[in-house]
Amino acid sequence: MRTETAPIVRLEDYRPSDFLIDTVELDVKLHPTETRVTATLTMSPNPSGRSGAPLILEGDELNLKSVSLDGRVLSDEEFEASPHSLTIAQAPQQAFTLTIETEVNPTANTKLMGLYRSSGNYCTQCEAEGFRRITYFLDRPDVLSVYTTRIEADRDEAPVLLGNGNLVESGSLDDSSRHYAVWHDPHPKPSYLFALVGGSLGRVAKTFTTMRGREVELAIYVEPGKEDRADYALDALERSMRWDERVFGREYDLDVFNIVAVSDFNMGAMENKGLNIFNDKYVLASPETATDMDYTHIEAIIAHEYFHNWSGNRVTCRDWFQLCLKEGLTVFRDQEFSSDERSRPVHRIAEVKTLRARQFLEDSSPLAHPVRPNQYREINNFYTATVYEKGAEIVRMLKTIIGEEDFRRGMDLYFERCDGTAATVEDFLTAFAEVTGRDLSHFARWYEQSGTPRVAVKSHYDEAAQTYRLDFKQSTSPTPGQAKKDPMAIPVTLGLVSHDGSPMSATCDRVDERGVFLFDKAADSITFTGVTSLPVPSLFRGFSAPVKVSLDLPNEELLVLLRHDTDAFNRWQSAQTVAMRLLASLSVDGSAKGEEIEAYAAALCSFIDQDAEDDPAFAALVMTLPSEADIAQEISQDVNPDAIHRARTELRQRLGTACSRRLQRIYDAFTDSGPYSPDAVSAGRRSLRNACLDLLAAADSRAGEALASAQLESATNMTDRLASLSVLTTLPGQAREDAIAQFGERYRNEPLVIDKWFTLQAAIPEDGTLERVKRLMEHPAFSISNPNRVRSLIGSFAMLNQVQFNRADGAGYQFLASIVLRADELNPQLAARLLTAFSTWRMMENTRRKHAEEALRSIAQKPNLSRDVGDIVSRSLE
Ligand code: 0A1
Ligand code: ZN
Repeated sequence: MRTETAPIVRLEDYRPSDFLIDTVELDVKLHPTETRVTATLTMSPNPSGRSGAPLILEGDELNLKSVSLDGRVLSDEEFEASPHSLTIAQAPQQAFTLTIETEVNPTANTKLMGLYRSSGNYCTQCEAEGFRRITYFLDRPDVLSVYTTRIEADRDEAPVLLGNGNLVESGSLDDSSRHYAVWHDPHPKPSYLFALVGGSLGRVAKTFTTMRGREVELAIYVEPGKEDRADYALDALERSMRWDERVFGREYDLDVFNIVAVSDFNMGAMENKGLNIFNDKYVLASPETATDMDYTHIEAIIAHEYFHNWSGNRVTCRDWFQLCLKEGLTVFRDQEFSSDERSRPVHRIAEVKTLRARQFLEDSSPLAHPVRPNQYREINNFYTATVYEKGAEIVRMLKTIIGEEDFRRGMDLYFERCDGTAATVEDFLTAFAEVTGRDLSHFARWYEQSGTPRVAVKSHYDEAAQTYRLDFKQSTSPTPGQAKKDPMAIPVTLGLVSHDGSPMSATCDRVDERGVFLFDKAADSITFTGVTSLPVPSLFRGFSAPVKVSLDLPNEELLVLLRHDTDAFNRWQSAQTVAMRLLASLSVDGSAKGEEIEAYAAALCSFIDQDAEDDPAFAALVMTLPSEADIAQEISQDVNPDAIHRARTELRQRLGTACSRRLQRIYDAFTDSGPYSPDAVSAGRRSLRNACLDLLAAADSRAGEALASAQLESATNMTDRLASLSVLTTLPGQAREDAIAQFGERYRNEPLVIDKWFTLQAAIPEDGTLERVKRLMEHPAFSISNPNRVRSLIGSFAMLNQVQFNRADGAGYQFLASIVLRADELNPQLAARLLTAFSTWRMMENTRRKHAEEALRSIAQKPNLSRDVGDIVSRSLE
């Protein structure tokens, strides 16, 4: 469909469905190219719908075989059908049964939506609108039905047959090599949570006993031979289930919980009821193939999908505008889980880094939208950092404002009241308003207003009066469709620190007992009394709100916080702020700022000396400079990525040189001993050591090359191996090329490791990289139809390689445009996601901006763009 003709769906147009579907019986006869689906739907007019309305079911590329109403086959005159809809104008006005037969071709399904094949296995993806690619349906989340699924297949081709809910029957067909299984899910659910799997799969399993003593069989299905790589995911699942019982009082509700890993998947994973389907990248892990980061992601995504069982499945969304209701809340829940399982401050810093890199970027781009958008052309394009990550920040702010106990009471009320329903953001907020007696209407603006608020803070100390005043101002820049902005309700968690580092006991009646000041006007001031010396303010502790802050504090004062703040997040933040100031000014005017750099390096050296070993994971974060993309965002206009790259390289080098003795000492002291363990403490030690390696190599490339090569040789796990290879990729020469070649050879049969290898090479900030990427597209492991491969090679080039994607000659942009067009013919979702790499184009300097615009226009001009790509390209150009 051409972009211009894709209709806009608007929140204000929501109305309940005219019909309901109480039960769904699906009979699916799996076949590689001619899968037969018979859907028997018991339906009735919806009392809240329009009476006498026609019945219009959605389809997408469907091939209809027959339709029957109450057992009678309908003639062609009694309905109207096309691949994308089935209409019965004279639908019954009382309960009826509709039986629809369709045929689908899973092998030809390269969009990976609906029923498709991945490495020969059958699987489904129905969120958001994939069910309509299996059968005609009221494919909307507020139509909840009880499903029974009968799956039939060749036993040899698909010995394992899985569906939602519990297995009720299975067996062989008398006269053939075929067998079947019947699954029943007693919990009413929307069609987007439907799933089935058929294939040849290995299995790991264990029994879990719930808080009320129910026995649940937990199982993970993977490619045969890779079972042992699923052990960590299975353990993470068990820990997630226990945590949700303990922290949210949520118990699992079926006899089985199955997870299947597939190698072709558009996203991370999917929370289908009782049958989660995962991108195998987020299930499979062994020390030889996965990094510490992979283990962390696996744990988080396993938890995320499991937590959806309550936040998303038991309570689902009324319509897709409410997507953040399940996603923001579930991200919040998985973040809390990871924080409890690991180090809370370290995890918080990682969350904020991601939020800034992805969501702040989106919020300042042409693709900015509210956490609850009020219109869309293609819902697939709204699975965004804004809906997910900013959505989670809103839940966190709510908790900060009302406190832990009321938050839990509100969650309990929400789950209890909305269980079995399709809810809205209003339902969610009402639960908290009720338990606290607060008016949350101002707070609700966070869901409606897009853009990242900027908060400017000025401080005034009156020595004579011993008072300290903080003046706050907030503003938000215009975003698409929202020219004027209102003030937001911003929780500021804060404290005062004295110059010698001790916390100050000054008081302010605007700050509650948890240290929270609610800043909800365009400008406001608060005054502390009993302030006996000039304090350093520690603001937005724990990153208490998703805002950009500008502070009038000099670098020396910020560096006091690095040493002394009790809030670990702000210790890290203060060092980052200083580094960012230096990097931005080095990038913009190249000015040396010698003394400031020295002061920063000295502070970091003494931090390394005194604190690094106490919390290695935290230290590694402090020692890592803001990324080139972060710096570009900070500069935000007339960006020259080459200048940014030079500035960051220079600061890394100065830092590495200033601290080299200490870095070497830690590098030597933190050698890994004993068998690999992915736990947070061991991972923290590795991250500190590898951060040291990176700075040592920046200071002295020869010594760095020797260290990195030695580490690559002796590494006993993928984290250390990849970190050393990554350092080597920054040092041009034969050693690098040999190391790259050897690594590629060693892991040529491990697609998930080859992905890392693609990523490292795509990120090399040198002129030859584009040619290298093109060459790698010819590598036998690369496939334009596999999303993981495409994202690792091409996505990484576009998103991670600032200098080469944004080449001044425009070749990077042209390349991406050509790949987007190619990918669009196979998999529009994948193509549209790649295309979002252009979202920074307007902040580039003039020459690059022109090239980027040309590339975007070349895409926009193409006939027959998918709705996904058409939507992103037109919004990018608006
Ligand atoms: N609900 C899933 C994300 C998801 C969305 C769309 C998909 O279609 C390709 C797949 C997965 C989650 O939040 O994990
Ligand atoms: Zn989710």
